[in-house]
Amino acid sequence: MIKTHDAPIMVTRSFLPPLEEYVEMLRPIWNSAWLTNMGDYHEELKQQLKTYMKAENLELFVNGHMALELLLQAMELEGEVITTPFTFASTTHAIVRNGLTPVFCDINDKDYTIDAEQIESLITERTCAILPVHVYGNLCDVDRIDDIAKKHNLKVIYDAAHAFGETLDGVGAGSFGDASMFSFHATKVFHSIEGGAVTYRDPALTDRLYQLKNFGITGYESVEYVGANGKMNEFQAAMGLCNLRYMEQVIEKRKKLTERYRERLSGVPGIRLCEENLRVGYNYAYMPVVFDGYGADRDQIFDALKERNIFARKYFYPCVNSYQCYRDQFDINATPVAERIASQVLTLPLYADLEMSVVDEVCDVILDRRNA
Ligand code: T4K
Repeated sequence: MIKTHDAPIMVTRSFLPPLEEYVEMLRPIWNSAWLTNMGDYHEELKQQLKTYMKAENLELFVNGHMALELLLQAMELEGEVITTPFTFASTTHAIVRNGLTPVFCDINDKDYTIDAEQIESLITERTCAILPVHVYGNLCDVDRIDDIAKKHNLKVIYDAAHAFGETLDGVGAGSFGDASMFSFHATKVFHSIEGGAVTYRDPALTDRLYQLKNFGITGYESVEYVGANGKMNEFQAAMGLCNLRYMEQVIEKRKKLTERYRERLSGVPGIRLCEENLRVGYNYAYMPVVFDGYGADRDQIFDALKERNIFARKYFYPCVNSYQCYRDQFDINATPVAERIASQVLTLPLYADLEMSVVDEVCDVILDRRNA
């Protein structure tokens, strides 16, 4: 087989705007010497993102994790939060670091989001919120989750780290539940180097989120809350503004690459791809593939790709409820689907500048193992 690339191929590669464009954006920062603490670019990015993401209320943060942690603090939650173990460390850590107790609900077998049908059985008198994840950009069953939350008077906070710019029936992904957190990390479809945002329904949260990301300061001589430093700086905001100009192209390229993966891998016995929801406008954030009864297992495919200098990732293995830091606190047998998918899933390389020939090479390596 012919190798089509020299440098290692990683699961993703940050999109970067033309260097001159970013440098040009830096000039006003040099002129004003205003580097952080909610400067002009911060405000401009906030306004542009509100439009792009079809979000009524939006606050920017230094990264997605701080956004989620401070959002939970702003909502003054207490007790148990029903969430998914099939996610990145951040989701659960944000719950725990707020003194809340995560209660893990299993995921469904089709798109790996929380199994909404199992949520009600986990509700107790201590439950205060549901915190599902739009994992890989697959939007959760927001209608069903909304019904459950209304019936039991619970808050709903979405970890929408992967769902930048997505829509459901044309409605922005950040419009569901009480609030959503988005990540703008370098590895994301849209990024501001590091960065994040919260979109939310209740305008009363505006001041609280702003204050909490600025140490809880409420005036020149008053500090009312135990806040943190969660502010996005001007260099991050400038990168966000540059990148936003290219989003349509970036998503279109990702779409074409995803379509090629799907064309080559769908219908292959033992390989499962996420079910597509026709109501969703996707951003093509990740390309997860599940190996279930295939000729080779997930780890063998991972190794075969690695031999070709291609580094897929086992997002999200292991499940959060089996991390060392949470050992013996949770029964992992209570979330069997998450356990199984975590052991079978591989996310394949996907980013705007990925060559189509590499997608073909990845598929060739996988399909070669069909009868391994
Ligand atoms: N909730 C969910 C569901 C999340 O997935 C995340 C983050 C969060 C919350 C928290 O949001 P943030 O606080 O991060 O905004 C990466 C990202 O660091 C992390 O943002 C992301 N999820 C997670 C799924 O992936 P790692 O540890 O896998 O990253 P790393 O350094 O191995 O990078 C992966 C690949 O990306 C590299 O092999 C090459 C490429 N890369 C990486 C960096 C850092 C670049 O091309 N450029 C870069 O600058 O966590």
